[in-house]
Amino acid sequence: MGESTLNFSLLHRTCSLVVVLCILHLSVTLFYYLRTLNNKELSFVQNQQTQIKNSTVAPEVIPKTTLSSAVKNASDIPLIVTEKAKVLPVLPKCPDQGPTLVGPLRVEFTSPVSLELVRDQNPRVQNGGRFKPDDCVAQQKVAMIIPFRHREEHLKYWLHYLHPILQRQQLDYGVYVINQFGEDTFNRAKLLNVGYAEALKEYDYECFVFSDVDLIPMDDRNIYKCYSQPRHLSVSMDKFGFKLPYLQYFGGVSSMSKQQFLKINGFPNNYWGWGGEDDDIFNRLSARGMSISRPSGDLGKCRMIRHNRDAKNEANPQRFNRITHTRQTMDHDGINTLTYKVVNVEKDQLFTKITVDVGKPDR
Ligand code: UDH
Ligand code: NGS
Repeated sequence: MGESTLNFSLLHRTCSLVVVLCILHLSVTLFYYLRTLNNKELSFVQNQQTQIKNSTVAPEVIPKTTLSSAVKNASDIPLIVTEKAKVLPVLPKCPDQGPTLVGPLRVEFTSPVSLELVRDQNPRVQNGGRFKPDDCVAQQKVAMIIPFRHREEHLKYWLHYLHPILQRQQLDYGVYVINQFGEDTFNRAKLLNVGYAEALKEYDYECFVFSDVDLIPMDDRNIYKCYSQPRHLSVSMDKFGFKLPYLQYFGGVSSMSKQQFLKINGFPNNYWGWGGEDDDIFNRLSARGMSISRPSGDLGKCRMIRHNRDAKNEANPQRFNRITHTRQTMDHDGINTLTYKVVNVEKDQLFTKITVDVGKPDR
């Protein structure tokens, strides 16, 4: 009897010890589990904050109230920011040179181009000729402005070559074909002014590329965007033996930021017919203390589609006189005095074509 009591007491103490040990074990496990959970949450919050800090879109897309309440109450930061960050795609800024650029391109105008094919080959170009990259935030919003009349064949080549190039350049862009209505004398510079004004009605463009319809770049590293100075992009054309015809030449393809464009009051409206308007633009830039930026002769190579002089675009006899008076005329002839009437707007997948009545020269 005495022995069995002793045995029972020993068993009881052993069991109690096991129970105590189990409780201790469970408590330690629970403690570490809770600590790990806490750490995970903290590092997630820190990650989110780092991403937002690095993101180029964050300041614009996170509502101000969210940020200020987060700043007011530090303990609220994780919850508020985490909740917002979950719904926002945090995209990096696109690089200066897109990863898919290929360099020199073969450009020829012998095989005909069909618009159907160009549409099929550019499925990511949206109605109106709009595109923006989906894996990064484009450096600039660029409107491509093309002065136009009766050059349908040239436009097909332009779209065929340029859409793939501009997509590889990762620009947020739109293509605007500014078609002169009627058969009066052509006015290239005024059409470019119209393109600037009309494109801005559609989107918050910050850069404008002005391109003749018959010029195709031969290297996709010649980026169709804006630079710290107005840019001349078509610097070595095949028709000039891949050289600049003269140092002040600013014709063909050029780009200007909104700010640069406004600084020169846009382009002249009264150059009717061929010649001189590009020299007037050069004079405006130099009168406002700007210089011309250019790519190297190699990168700036381009081909022109050969053609005859168009009807109603004869050489303008007044051009020599006009370009000697740019400084006197530029403040009251430009974007501030532009008048025109939109006759039609056509939205194709590959471009927006705006037909405009720009009037005719004073007789
Ligand atoms: N443009 C048209 N239609 C016209 C005239 C001009 O679309 O009737 C546009 C087009 O975008 C063209 C640009 O305006 O590329 C400049 O036209 P331009 O005639 O001033 O310059 P381009 O270099 O021709 O096209 C110069 C005369 C070529 C004479 C060739 C003789 N062999
Ligand atoms: C100059 C013209 C420019 C013209 C350039 C190239 O002489 O408008 O030739 O012309 N200036 C004047 O006439 C004052 S091109 O060979 O491309 O037809 O852009």
